[in-house]
Amino acid sequence: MGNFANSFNEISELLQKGKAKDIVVAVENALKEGAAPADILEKGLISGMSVIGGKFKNGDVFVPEVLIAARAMNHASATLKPALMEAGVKPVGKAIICTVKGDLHDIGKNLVRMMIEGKGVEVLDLGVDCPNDKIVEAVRVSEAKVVCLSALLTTTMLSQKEAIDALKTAGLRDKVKIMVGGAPITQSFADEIGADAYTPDAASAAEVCRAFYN
Ligand code: B1M
Repeated sequence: MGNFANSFNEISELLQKGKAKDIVVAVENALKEGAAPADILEKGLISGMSVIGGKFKNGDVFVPEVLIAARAMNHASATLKPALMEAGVKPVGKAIICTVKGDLHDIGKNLVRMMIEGKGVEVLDLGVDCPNDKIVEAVRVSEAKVVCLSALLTTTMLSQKEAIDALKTAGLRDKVKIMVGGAPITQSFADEIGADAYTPDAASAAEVCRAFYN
């Protein structure tokens, strides 16, 4: 972490406290001081969110605290976005992204979208709790070559399978590459449901997605 350990800790703490305004300033300062955007994301923001995740699981914090941390995360990511983008990349094609049916978690999806955009792929974001027919329709009418499905709950993992099945039924499965991810997802689950790729984090998702356009 070098000299930036204090900045990353501060960002993590501000995220946990849900201080949306202060965290924006802290992210701007870290960028000005020369911290790498990917480190601010991993060692500050994601690390803070995983502390909140642990506390949420143990019953030490509840939904309202998690929501204000999520709001701070969204502000901080928006501040970080321009720095995460690779300068001057021309769009190579389109991808579709959503959080699957029944699932409202969007922080990971938003990060994946941001990193994919940073690789020069245009992203059509279908939002959260996305019905399968919306995915099917988007694949039908768009030129998207990749579909990215995010799921954060063990109960909504199967919605990824249902989305893939819906594309098969519509005769569109082979038109696109399907990527899956989210905390409960594994490579073996991805294989089982017939996805083309699983990646554990936003940075690797962006690499793999970009490679589908080569
Ligand atoms: Co929720 N929640 N939540 N929650 N929540 C979890 C996921 C949970 C693990 C918390 C816990 O108990 N420890 C637990 C799930 C348990 C399980 O299923 N095994 C849980 C639960 C139970 C619930 C509710 C049921 C709680 C309730 O109401 N009683 C409820 C469900 C609502 C619903 O979706 N229907 C719920 C609600 C919420 C909030 C609304 C309060 C809020 C979401 C706010 C929002 O997203 N706007 C929330 C949050 C914030 C969390 C935790 C704390 C943090 C999630 C997060 O944003 N992480 C989470 C605990 C945890 O994960 N430790 C938890 C940071 C984010 C950057 O990581 O999303 O994992 P993540 O994304 C990563 C990778 O997974 C990957 O890349 C990202 C960055 O590297 N990735 C992909 C994600 N998508 C990808 C797609 C790809 C590739 C990689 O390719 C396509």
